[in-house]
Amino acid sequence: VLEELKMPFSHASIGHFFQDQPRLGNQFLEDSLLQGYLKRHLPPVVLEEAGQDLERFGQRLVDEIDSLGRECELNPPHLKHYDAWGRRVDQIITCPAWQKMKVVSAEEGLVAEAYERKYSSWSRLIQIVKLYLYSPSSGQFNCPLAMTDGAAKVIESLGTQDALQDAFGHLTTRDPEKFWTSGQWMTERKGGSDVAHGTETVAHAQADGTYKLYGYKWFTSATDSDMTLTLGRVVDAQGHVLKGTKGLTLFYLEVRDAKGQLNGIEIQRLKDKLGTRQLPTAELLLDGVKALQISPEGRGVASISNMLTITRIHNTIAAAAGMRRVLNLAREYASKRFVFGSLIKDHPLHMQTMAHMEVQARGAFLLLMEVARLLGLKETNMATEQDQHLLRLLTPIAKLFTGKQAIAVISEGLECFGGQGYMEDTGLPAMLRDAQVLTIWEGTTNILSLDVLRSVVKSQGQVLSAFFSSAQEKLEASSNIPSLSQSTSRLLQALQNLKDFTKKAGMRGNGFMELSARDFAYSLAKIYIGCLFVDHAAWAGATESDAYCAKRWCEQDLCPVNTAEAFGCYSSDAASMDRQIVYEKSPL
Ligand code: UCC
Ligand code: FAD
Repeated sequence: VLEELKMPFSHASIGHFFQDQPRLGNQFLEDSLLQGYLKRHLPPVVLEEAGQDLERFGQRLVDEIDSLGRECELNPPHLKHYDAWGRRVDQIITCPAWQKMKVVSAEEGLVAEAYERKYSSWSRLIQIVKLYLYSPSSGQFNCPLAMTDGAAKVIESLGTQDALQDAFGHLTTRDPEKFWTSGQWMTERKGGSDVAHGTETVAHAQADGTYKLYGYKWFTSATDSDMTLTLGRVVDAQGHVLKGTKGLTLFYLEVRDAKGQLNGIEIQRLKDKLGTRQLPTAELLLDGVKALQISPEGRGVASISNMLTITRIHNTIAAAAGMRRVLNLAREYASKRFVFGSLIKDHPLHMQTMAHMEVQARGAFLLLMEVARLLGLKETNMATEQDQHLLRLLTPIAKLFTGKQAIAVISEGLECFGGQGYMEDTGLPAMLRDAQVLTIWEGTTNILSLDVLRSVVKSQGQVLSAFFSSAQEKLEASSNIPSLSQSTSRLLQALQNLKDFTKKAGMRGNGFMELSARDFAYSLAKIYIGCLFVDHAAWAGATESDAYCAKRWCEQDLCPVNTAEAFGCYSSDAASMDRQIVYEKSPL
């Protein structure tokens, strides 16, 4: 076919064609699974009221918040050590958009919603849905909100002291003038995973009942926060401290005093990070920081574990939301990009790629909602024993599994835009950079896999019994639905394999359990998500797509721990071979 030659690149012209960019729509209205889930689970009155608020918020994200998030990426924080006259000021300078995010968070009740409990047990789920919509547009302000929520949870569970009640009011208010955010300072140079042996910070008792903290915190995110929770070792009258976890106590402190001066803190430097650059993360010298002891002595780790539960759930929110966002943008783009004679949405191989991502994102979403539902029940004293065991088990599983999914899905998502996915000014590369942290902070994948084992051992297996009962219950309704029979039978088989594995594992030593921990956690995640898919697809209001997603999910190896065990992957021979191949020297 001959085209009329228009000399498209002559003189100042740079060609006629410009690709339409993907546009962000109202993320609440565009999410069919979210709509279905809420319709299925929320009482109609709650659905009506909360639904309207979520739709309004979805539009505010498009009109205002998303561009603030982008500004945070483009104007990262910096540290001013000295004022013009040489005085040490250690001021973290953040951009106006970051400061506005704090106002928005208070106005929208992004923490408050969960503690007001206006909708009883559903308040927590609604808050989490709101954060799920907010997260990819938040310019990483979701991080301080996670820790703020975690601190509020710890105070709610521990606090009777006046100072704590005051702080709780600040953390959970909707008034932007009064709203505080919190940090979570756990990591020191010797260890962020092994906090029990890594913490060198010491706490000296003062005559007025407070403590002074001395130490060095190696990672502190959102260091512009108003308060923090942190760990230290109380020094006894002889000047001794207890080593290990039994020596750790939890402290509360305010970062600045009433005059705005830092409370015995020197900000040494801001971290130079791969991603999350919007977020100030600092190294801090604690040099006589005034703090309140808020846990019994030696109960620091156990007491901060409530915060870990909440922040790990927020991590799951960020992971599930990141996947959803990249998919929604990629599908928008696929309906605008025309190659090889058709839109890319009309190339079946591209659709298959996106469908695979879609199934991953939906699975993560269903697991997130399950955890949110269980947390809501626990917080309103409506959780059964089974619910509580499940919440304990599924929290680390959801964090570790969805973090890995997010990196893979967002990476694939960038590829959906071809070369443009790699271009900074599209905003897409930042999504991948920010996803990488999801498997590191708040406990790495291995540490959380070991936490899954901790929950099994501590409950003497009750968390696993709860898992099996709940999984089985979720499959009950689907057994006689033809479109779900294949998925159901694969899940029943996987459950049986997992049961067989746990019986065998019980007879092997700790080394075996440790080596299998990650595959074990993945198996629990894959099976439980499969059950959630089937359960959702068996609902009377479900669509054909729901059954199809269940089927696609269940095609994979649902119980990799059993498969690997059959290959001898957890034997002591395998452990020494693992070491050998990692450290193999070149024969030359
Ligand atoms: O990374 C951080 C902030 C990043 C910025 C915020 C992002 C938020 C999300 C954003 C979304 C965008 S803050 C640092 C986070 N650090 C970690 O996650 C630490 C990772 N390491 C671990 O989790 C370890 O497993 C430790 C530190 C918990 C291990 O400590 P121990 O002391 O060696 O372990 P033990 O002896 O097993 O546990 C001590 C007590 C026990 O209670 P008792 O004494 O009653 O038996 C445990 O049962 O603590 C209890 N415990 C728990 N309880 C330990 N872990 C848990 C848990 N997960 N849940 C309940
Ligand atoms: P290490 O513990 O040294 O781990 C190194 C590797 O060893 C990991 O792959 C780990 O999985 C593996 N490993 C360790 N132990 C075991 C084991 N027993 N079995 C198998 N594998 C194991 N911390 C805070 O307290 N507050 C913050 O605000 C904060 N913000 C952060 C912000 C960012 C951007 C980042 C990157 C980190 C932040 N952290 C913060 C620190 C973070 O929580 C830790 O980096 C993380 O918990 C890992 O600890 P580590 O760096 O000491 O790694």
